[in-house]
Amino acid sequence: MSNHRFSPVSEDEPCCNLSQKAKICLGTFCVLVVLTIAVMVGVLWGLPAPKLKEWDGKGTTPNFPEIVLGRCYTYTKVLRPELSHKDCRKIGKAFMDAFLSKDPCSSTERDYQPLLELTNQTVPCNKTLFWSKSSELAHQYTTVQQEMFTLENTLLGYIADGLNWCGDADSSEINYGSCPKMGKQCNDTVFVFWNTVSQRFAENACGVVQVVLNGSISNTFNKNSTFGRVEIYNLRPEKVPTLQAWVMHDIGDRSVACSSSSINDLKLILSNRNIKFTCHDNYR
Ligand code: JS2
Repeated sequence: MSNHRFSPVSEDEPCCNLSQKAKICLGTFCVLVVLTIAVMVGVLWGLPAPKLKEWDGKGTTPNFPEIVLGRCYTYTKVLRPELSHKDCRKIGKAFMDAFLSKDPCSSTERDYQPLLELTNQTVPCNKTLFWSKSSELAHQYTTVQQEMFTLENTLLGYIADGLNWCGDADSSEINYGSCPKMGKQCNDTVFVFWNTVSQRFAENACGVVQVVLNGSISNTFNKNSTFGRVEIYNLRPEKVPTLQAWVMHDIGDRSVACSSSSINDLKLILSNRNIKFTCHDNYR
């Protein structure tokens, strides 16, 4: 360290030995700097916020970040305290990073990988319940049978259920104004999310798994549904020997859906995948 001695500077004449001309230049330069900063701030302040792209669907759910964080704490600290080690701040950030500053129509599974890793959860064997066109009934069932899990009874399904979200490629803002209509306008970020988490939910399933289907609608088993398009193709036959279907019927509807052609399609797909299929018509 060079032997720097601090020489006493006389208070009254700090920069006395600057020539008149230099003082004027320095003064002008300082004024110019202040002016430039003022103009820049003025321009930035004045500039309207970048207009976010407009879509046909409703915008991001108001207070989305707070709801995600709140639901994460409710689930990990109250509903399933065995998951209290989960870091909800990291989970919230990973969820936002999955769609912020990105075009909602070019979303991919990869965008959600960090979030999936942080919310990984084991569902015990023989406790997985799928549903299709029967959300309400399936969730009434798991509310009573707490040991059974639909996707919405898992941490990530619980956090996201019923929410909408999207960002914008040209801004780091959340788009609260509008988002692509889910699955209608493009492979949007919410559609990709549910496909991705439904795929993981099916991949992780083990033992005898069950599905609640609606026997009072024409295509009780719909190949284009998330259950028919994603979940039955991601079940692992080496872990899942049987899929049991409960076909629920509206009051007074005595039709036998288990022998319907759509259920037969499901039976065929599963037997081609070496997964046994049982079906029960259940009249409420
Ligand atoms: C938009 C949502 C939400 O087995 C079930 C679940 O595991 C689920 O993820 O997928 C299956 C139900 O989907 P499916 O077969 O297409 O039936 P559906 O009655 O047409 O329900 C559509 C919902 C699909 C995914 N999803 N999508 N917003 O809040 C939301 N919640 C879920 N589950």
